[in-house]
Amino acid sequence: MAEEVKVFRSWGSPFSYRVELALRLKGVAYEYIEEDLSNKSTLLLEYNPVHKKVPVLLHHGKPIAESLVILEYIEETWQENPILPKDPRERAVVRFWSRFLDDKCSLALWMSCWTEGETQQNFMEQAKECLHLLEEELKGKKFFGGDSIGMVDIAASFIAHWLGVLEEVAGISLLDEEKYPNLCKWTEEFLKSDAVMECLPKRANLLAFFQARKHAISATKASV
Ligand SMILES: N[C@@H](CCC(=O)N[C@@H](CS)C(=O)NCC(=O)O)C(=O)O
Repeated sequence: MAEEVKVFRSWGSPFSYRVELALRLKGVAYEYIEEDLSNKSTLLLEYNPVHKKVPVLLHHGKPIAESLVILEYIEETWQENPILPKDPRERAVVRFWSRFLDDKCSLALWMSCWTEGETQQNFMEQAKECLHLLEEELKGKKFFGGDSIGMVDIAASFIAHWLGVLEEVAGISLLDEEKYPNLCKWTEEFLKSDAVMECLPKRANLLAFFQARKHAISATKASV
């Protein structure tokens, strides 16, 4: 029986991207359903009633929400090209860094690009600390997963592609090649993978999207 795999996604979402990349790395065919996040579909609300967010993976009609949870489900369901190690301790380490990326790192990076003044300086300090920790974690490795792309690499794809766009929109610099050579090399290696490139949103489209968002925020501030 053909697998029925569907991804409810939004084209510019780094969280949706994680799910698509994991499926592609495993060679699992899927269909995607593009969501308009300003007018969410009834199905998305039905499948993810708690968070009401993309991504949602639908497998044989059953939904799973939250990108990191979905990545683990994908790993357990399709065993080829593993994205998690077998050893329980190593698996725990992978979960640790994936959670770190979501709980601390992404927030600090995102807020550094969308705040100003002292608040921005504080977030930038936090972001740099996070980048430093990731830089150390990458020492002596090609990928966070070792020789191949694993769950932490997938979780960190925001840093490889989205961060540069946001830095440009905000007019700031965080991922400095001199300070974070391992992370910059990792970005380069990560973006060389066919699976990574196949479903990555175009940089120009992301740039236009975030620039429009910045203009909308500035216009709202100016009219107050
Ligand atoms: N923790 C969630 C975050 C997902 C998320 O923030 N999705 C955003 C798109 S990037 C979304 O659906 N936003 C819609 C909303 O907040 O209403 C995950 O890892 O899946």
